Amino acid sequence: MKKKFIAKLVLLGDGAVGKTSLKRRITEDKFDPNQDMTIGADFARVPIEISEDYEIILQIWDIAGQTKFSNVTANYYKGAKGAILVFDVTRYETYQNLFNWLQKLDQSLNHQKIPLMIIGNKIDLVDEQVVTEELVKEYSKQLSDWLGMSVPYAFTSAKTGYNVKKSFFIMGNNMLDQLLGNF
Ligand code: G3D
Ligand code: MG
Repeated sequence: MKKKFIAKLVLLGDGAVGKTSLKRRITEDKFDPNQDMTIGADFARVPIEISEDYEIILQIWDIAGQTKFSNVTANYYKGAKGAILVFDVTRYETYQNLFNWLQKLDQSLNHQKIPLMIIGNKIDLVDEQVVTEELVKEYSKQLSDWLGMSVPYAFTSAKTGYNVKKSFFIMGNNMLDQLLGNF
């Protein structure tokens, strides 16, 4: 029998970086029509097949509306077992702001460590890319040292679907590892 886990994954990042589009893209062909609809909470359930033995159902939370990191309440982060930090590769300030999102997450979780991932979205806009891979790679190294576990990074396009499934698979895998205590 396959073992199934359900875990909350929060999408963090400035307005218009593509959080809702990424969520929509990943739920497109795996959408659970019976997903819970709670007022104020905008989430979808996405099953990720990890192996023959394990499946993790990601309960993906997305911030509704244009929200600044300072306005998101602790409730949004509560119980999160993973977080994806999303920025827009065409807007440098959305990359810089990841630090603020992370700080807020860390505070809200009382410094409890959970798997993290960095996503640079809108990579289809190659000519407008201002945040380089070198920069993101370095940041992911710093975060990995701080967190004590690997913080992967990926460049995605919610528009074309490029790297989206792969990214959520990597995230699901890391979250399952953490849940199973495989560190
Ligand atoms: P948010 O949920 O983080 O606020 P959205 O961001 O998912 O609402 O996306 C904001 C805008 O960016 C949308 O454009 C959306 O279509 C666009 N977008 C999201 N992902 C990508 C991507 O990968 N590539 C490109 N080129 N655009 C993307 P509009 O015009 O509807 O505001
Ligand atoms: Mg949104």
